[in-house]
Amino acid sequence: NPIVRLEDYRPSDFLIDSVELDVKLHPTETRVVATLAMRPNPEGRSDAPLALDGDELKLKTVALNGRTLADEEFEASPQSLTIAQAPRQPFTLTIETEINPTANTKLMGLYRSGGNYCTQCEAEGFRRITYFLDRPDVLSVYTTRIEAERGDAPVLLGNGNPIESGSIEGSGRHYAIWHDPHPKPSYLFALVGGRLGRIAKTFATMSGRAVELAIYVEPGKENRADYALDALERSMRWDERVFGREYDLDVFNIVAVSDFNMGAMENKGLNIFNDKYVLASPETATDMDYAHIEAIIAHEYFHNWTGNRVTCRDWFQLCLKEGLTVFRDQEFSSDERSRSVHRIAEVKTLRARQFLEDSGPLAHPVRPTQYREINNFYTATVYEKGAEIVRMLKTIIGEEDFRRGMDLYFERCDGTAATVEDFLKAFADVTGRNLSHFARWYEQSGTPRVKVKGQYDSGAQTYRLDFAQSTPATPGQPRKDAMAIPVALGLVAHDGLPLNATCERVDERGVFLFDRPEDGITFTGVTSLPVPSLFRGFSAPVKVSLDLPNEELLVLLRHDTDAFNRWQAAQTVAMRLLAARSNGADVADAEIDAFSAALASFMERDAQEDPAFAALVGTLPSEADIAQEIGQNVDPDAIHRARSEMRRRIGLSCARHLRRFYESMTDLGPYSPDAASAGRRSLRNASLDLLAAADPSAGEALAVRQLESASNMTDRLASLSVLTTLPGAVREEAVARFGERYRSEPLVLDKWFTLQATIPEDGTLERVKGLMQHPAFSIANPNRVRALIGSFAMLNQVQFNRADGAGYRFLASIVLRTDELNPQLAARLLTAFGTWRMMESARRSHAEEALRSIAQKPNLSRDVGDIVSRSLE
Ligand code: B3K
Ligand code: ZN
Repeated sequence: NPIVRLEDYRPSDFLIDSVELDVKLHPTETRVVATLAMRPNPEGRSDAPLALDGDELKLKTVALNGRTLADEEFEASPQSLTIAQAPRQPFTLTIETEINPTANTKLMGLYRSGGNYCTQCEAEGFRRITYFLDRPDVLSVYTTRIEAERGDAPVLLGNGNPIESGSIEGSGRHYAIWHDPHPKPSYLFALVGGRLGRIAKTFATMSGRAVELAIYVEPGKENRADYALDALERSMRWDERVFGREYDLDVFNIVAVSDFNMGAMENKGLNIFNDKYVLASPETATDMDYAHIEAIIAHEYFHNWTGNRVTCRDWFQLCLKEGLTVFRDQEFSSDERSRSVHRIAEVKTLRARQFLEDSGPLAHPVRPTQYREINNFYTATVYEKGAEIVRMLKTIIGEEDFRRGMDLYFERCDGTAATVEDFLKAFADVTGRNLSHFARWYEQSGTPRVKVKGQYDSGAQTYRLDFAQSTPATPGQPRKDAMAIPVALGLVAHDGLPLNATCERVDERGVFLFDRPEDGITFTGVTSLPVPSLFRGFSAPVKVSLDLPNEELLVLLRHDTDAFNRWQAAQTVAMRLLAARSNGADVADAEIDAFSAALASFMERDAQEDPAFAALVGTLPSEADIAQEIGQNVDPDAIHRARSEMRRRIGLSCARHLRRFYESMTDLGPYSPDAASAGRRSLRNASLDLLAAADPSAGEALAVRQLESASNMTDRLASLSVLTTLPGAVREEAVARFGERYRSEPLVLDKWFTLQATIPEDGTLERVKGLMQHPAFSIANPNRVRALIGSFAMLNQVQFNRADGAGYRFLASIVLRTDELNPQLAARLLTAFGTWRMMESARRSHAEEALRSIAQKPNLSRDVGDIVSRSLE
């Protein structure tokens, strides 16, 4: 498989100014006629052949300027169409292809979901619809005519604005024509045809234009889209207010489908969503589901400017739209909810997914320099670390200059396919700063480590902080340079009173830019021994180590003004205890009890003001987090034992507080998904979990009662989740009843699959295999596969990493099976092996064997072939 390299980029030899598509939908023989207005690109080569991309296409005819070409005038295969002697002036190319949407199990291009027709074109799916210059720097104006049996597909949707529709006399067929005036790359093309219910409302933009917003869902589920529509409206308002960005078409449509490879897709004016991120009702969705829906609706909407109006020159620039858009959706959620709670959640995800990726065989720069399969680069690194880079930029230059830079970026790059350099240049130009060192964040992979030493001189009343940084080697990058790391910091006095210390290296926003291998700064006017609060708000995606005794860290938990660092202090102490216990070190119970007592008192203090924060403070690092901290020769069973034991001790010593939270944090009215109500539920359910860890039989009784009386899915699922930690007949019966109750609710059954797949007991693998026979399970549906098998592999540390290797062998067999249907899904599952090298040796060799069994298989997809070979390198 050829490797595509950033350094080989060159502009397209031809351009396509406009595209007229005529699509006659048919379950197995859809006909597509594409009429392309083309011309040679003045920036391309003047002698180049015209080579169009295809994928599994059946060519019917091809005509140049209206004349059908004879066989010897072109070369065609399912994968390409080449015309050696293309005209050197503007010309029209007309191509007719036939495709089979029913046979399309890859869910790329045009396919069927639940009897409807839909498309997914990013990254390279448009070439599965027609031959094209399927690359993001070829921008065209599209007009799409869609025709179908009216009975099969009463709803016909395309990009842009609807301009015409009607019946075709005497045939039972009808058509709709859509026109999108904004030039766009092919990956933003979409069409939908089907039987769909609809909800809608009108939105008036900041300049007073009326936009019709609509969400299309499976008929009968319309009221479950209300929250998504509300989130869309709030997103549009927010982007106007915070970034000055207005929507630019007469309609904005969202369609929910049940077979989808990822979360959603930002097609121009026609977003297509995994229904999991649209449909919600108190009875079927949890607080977390609501939060995800809000974030993803916002994310796809925000792409209208960061991604669509300004798109990417090539796929290496993916972070230009994804990192930036994640940053924007994070800011939106923070403004709509609690900023500090949201920041903690973002960092938890970043560490769990991106730090993990960055320390394993699949580590790559935020802007990769090469790929074999681009779909494998829609990663936590490109998305989440990409967002952190934008956040650091804002931290370094400040809020106002950040907004001015964004405005300049939009002004300069609107309507173009841009690069990371274009983005940074806008900020360099508004601030007059040289950002070339900062740009290294896009190029260098791996998580930097920052070691800090503090020294107090009571005589001189100074406090000195010495910083050293290093980044471990990653695949393809043996040697690393120092990064430009913004350290937001402050000093905290032991008694919590303000310290009027100053340091000239710290700017007016409290940020020290640490951009060399080593550096030191000195604060003056430090009247008492301080505790340094470093990387406030997680100001840089680095791992920090600072030799502070636990008692001093707990000063931060008590007194820091930065909520993130208060939480971080509790996590750091917990992690020290957990890692030590997992490694078999002697940690006195008294030490754990002292920590528990501190936790309880702080949860108590925060519970009234911010219960969601209190719940986070009381949640221990996950087993996966502990494994990552240990980093080598990991024994997941030891980690599981250490963590369970610590939960038990915390539950015991905090029981009084936990019971009080459990009793007082009840719903104040009917269910509402807002952050304040969700926070109360999260503290209540976190308390239940710890109480059950301390006293299983009392916990079981509480959980059963809650399961029966719950008025919403959040509380119901939380209680079932607690029950899954308590083996026995009560659990089995509760699980069975839940499955029965929701047997016709696939999205709820997904949660049920996940809960069972994550039971940390030896019988779980057999249970998962058994559930694959459940009538609701389907190996062809990505949501089902991810809920059952993905969760087993990614979330069940002890059972996926079974000492006998059975978990690895199982996943390998599923990867091979799904690869035949849906390579993207298979490749995603396979990334669960990203941690294999950090396991102890017996597990490591089982995992390696399982990986080799995949690698040996002939005819692997490019997606799986790429991941498996990098995992073994
Ligand atoms: N841009 C899409 C992701 C496409 C993934 C292609 N394999 C959704 C998003 O990030 O908004
Ligand atoms: Zn995105």
